[in-house]
This record gives sequence, C-alpha cells and structure tokens, in this order.
Amino acid sequence: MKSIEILAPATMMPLVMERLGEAFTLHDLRTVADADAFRRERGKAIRGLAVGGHVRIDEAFLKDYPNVEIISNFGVGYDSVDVKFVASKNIVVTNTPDVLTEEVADTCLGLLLMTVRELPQSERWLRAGNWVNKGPYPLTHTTLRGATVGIIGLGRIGKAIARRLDAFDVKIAYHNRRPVEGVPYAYHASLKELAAAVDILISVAPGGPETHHMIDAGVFEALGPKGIFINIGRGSAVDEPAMVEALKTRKIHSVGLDVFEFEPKVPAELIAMEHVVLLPHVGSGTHHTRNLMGQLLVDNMTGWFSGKGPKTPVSETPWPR
Ligand code: 8YV
Repeated sequence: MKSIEILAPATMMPLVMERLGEAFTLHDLRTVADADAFRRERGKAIRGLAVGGHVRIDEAFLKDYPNVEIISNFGVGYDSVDVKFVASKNIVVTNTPDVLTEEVADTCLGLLLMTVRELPQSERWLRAGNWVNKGPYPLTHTTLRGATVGIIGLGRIGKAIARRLDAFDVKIAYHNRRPVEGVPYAYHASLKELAAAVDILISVAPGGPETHHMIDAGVFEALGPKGIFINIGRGSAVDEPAMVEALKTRKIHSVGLDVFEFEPKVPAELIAMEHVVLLPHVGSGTHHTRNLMGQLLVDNMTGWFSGKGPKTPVSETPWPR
C-alpha cells in the first residue's frame, strides 16, 4: 500500500501520523513547503484523507483532490465533513464510534456534578484563601436530589450517560428524532417540552445542518430560572448568543459546557461569568481513548485500501453499498 498517497489536511496525533506513514505515502498539508504547488502537483494522486475536524471538507476543498475515495475522520462527530456532497461523489466517510462512548459519558457526569454543585467555584474559594478568611463556601441552591434530567440525543453516548445517571437515582427523560426502543425513560417528541419537564438538560446532539441552533431562546425559556444546561455534544446545536442572553437575564441558572460553536473561541461574556463551568472540549481527552480512536481511523483507512472495506462507515455512506 506504500504507493497509495493519502493526505492529512492538518497534523493529527503522533500515533495516527506514524501508523499511516508506515502503511501509506502520507502527506501533511500543514508541513508541505508550498501548499499551492502541492495541490497542483499531487492533488490528483491523493486517494484518502485523514481528518480531525479542523478543516472543512466540502466541495471547495475536494476540487483539488478529485480522486479521493475515503475520508477517515478522527472523532465520532463528523460535522466538519459535508457528508451530503461527499456521499453524492461516492466517497466513503468513516468515524470513530464506540471506543470513546464511556470516556465521554464519564466527562459528562463530571461536568454535570461540577456545575450542579459548583465544585470549580468552591475549589477556587479554597485556593484564594477564602475558607480561612471568610468561612465555608456558600451552600448551593442546586442539587441532583429529586432532580429530573433530560437528555437530548439518546444514542450510544446518551445511553451511557443515562446508565450512569440511573445510579444517581434521578428521573430521566429524553428527546430524540424518534423514540428509542427498550429504554424506560420518558420520551418527549418536542425539545421544548423536554426542557419544560426537566431541571437539568444535557445535550449530546451532534453538529451539522439538522441540529444547527436547535437549542434556542425558546428552549432556555422553557428550561426556566432554576434550570441547568450541560453540553457535551456539539456547540453548533446551541444558539450561543441566546444562551448568553438567557444566563445574563437569569432565564436559566447555569451552564456546564465542553463544546462551543466556534472552538477554540469561547465568548468573552461566558468567560467573565463566575457561575458557569467551561471545559476546553476534553470529553474524550485521555491517552487511552484517543489512542483507540486513532487506531480505528488507521484501521478504516487500511481496511479500505486492502479491499476488506471500512470498519466503521457512517450511516450516510454505508458499506457495502
Ligand atoms: C474528539 C469529539 O475529541 O468524537 C468527537 O466527535 O468531539 C471528540 O471526542 C474530537 O473530535 C477530536 O477532534
């Protein structure tokens, strides 16, 4: 397979670069001396892309690489790939499901507890010397005791979060495009109705045109002044200015966010708020899980070019066709 040329539009983690580099002729677009010359001279030779969400892969990008057969994506979310266009060109897209499910669910529960019990704020209180100088950290108004938690998106990660929440003895409800069979949780066909029915709303919604800004001012209004919103899915599913406004006007109580609309940019107004919890997209961020994700990306690429087929094609580009 060494004669097969593949491209990483942005440098990926070392495991991916090394293993793809061993199997294929791998080009790293970020390190080529002259990107324009590269596109002109090698563009037509590129047959596979290894991507990680940093570069938008759409018609404009792909016009320089007309012979791409497979796009192997690092991450379960592949919203940076225009999958509709890509599918129309018979290009296969793969992602990295399952291997990150439990890690992301762990992070979500951590973020939830941090937000509900103000743990980062109380830690800052201790470090600032306030425990000694001012006394105990104030009691929190919010608690999981007696709470109902709503999950937007009861897929693999949503279910893993729900399983963990079961152990916390809270009520669980969810919104999904359609009801999920075999789960005991209350289904709400309307997102607004789910928001109105719960104390804490967790979004695991993916990105892309279908979910764009679906969590809007109306949803925050329905969640209410004691409500907490947690996002571990994609920032683009949230109308970020509407969320900031809802926080400023106390239409909701707090948020805990691992994802943002324009990462790594986080609105300054959010950063200035002491009572919200903001994480830099660390959901799957352990060596253990990222290595599994990286290996799956590599396996998809080698599976394709060895004729075995991709391991984890996305639903829009099923395999075998
Ligand atoms: C990754 C993620 O860290 O899998 C996803 O969709 O959001 C994260 O697990 C991210 O995609 C890496 O760029």
